[in-house]
Amino acid sequence: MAQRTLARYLTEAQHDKGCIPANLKFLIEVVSRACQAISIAIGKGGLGGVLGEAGSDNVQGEAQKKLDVLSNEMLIEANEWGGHLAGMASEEMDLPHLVPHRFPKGEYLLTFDPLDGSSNIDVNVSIGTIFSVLKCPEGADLSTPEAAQAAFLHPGTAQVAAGYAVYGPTTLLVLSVGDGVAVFTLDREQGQFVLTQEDVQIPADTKEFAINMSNQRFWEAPVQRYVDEMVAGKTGPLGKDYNMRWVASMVADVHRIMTRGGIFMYPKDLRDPNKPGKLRLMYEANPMSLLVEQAGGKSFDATQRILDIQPTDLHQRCAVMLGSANEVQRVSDRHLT
Ligand code: AHM
Ligand code: MG
Repeated sequence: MAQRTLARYLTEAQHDKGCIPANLKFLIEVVSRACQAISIAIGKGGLGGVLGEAGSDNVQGEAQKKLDVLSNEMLIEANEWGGHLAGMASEEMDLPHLVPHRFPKGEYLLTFDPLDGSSNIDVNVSIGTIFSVLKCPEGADLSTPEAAQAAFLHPGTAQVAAGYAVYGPTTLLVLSVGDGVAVFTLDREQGQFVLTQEDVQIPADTKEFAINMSNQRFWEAPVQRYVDEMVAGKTGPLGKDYNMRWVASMVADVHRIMTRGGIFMYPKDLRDPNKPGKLRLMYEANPMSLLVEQAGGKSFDATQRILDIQPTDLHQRCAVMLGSANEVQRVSDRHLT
């Protein structure tokens, strides 16, 4: 049987199911090609001179790696000319990048974390790209990057597509256009993504958790209690032994959950009252939450569904607890009792 490439999958979604318009199909293909190019750059590692620090800070005050900057540029260059976008926003840019006047403008907005898991780049551990697609509101003020920020501030429920690429032993693209979750594997010889799994389902129960335990003393009481219960294992209140995994690349941790279940948490902590969690809503938590929900899992900040959060800032942070439905519900319940 012929391989179902990403292009074919999207064409079928367009014609048979009517769930994606032509411009959205084009947008996803362009993003996937940028991810292929990023994958090639990452693969060159030290030979390509892409490792190490860029020598600059991003808007969050975090030191940028060369690959953070390079991946950001690759996504912008790939996406700005095709006429499918009105603007882009990224973890690595303070303000949105508007489509230059010389190019046609489209109806979509793209947000991305161009290189997630930056601390893992130089140690050759899985990293990724996360992206989210929104419709640009009619009549939005796109006259300046400052004014354009408002056009992006929609809750995650408004996303029309979301996905991530994970650059691991294989490069995968995990995608939802609101009709389940599909996984594509990069065929490096053919230079294209090929469908390798459809209708991904996250098991409702799990014995695996992912959290940065070194922050334990800063967590709020409900998370402390829940993690204590898991660590207590079979003889504790949950009556089963848990295993812990923490890659420190959200893409890799979420992909493990997509593959075999689990719960991932980056809770709010008391280190800095101005930072409700570490992860960013618009280009980390929202796209991952859409994917997790589309795969039958749950995604809460603590008690609230992440996809329902009304953003007020492009770079706002939120607590994240996502994955196997029963376990996410359990930690959420700990916040109410
Ligand atoms: P980044 O987008 O700058 O790479 O930061 C986000 C990353 C996530 O991928 C990961 O879950 C988390 O930060 C790791 O945090 P920690 O350094 O506390 O382990
Ligand atoms: Mg990130």
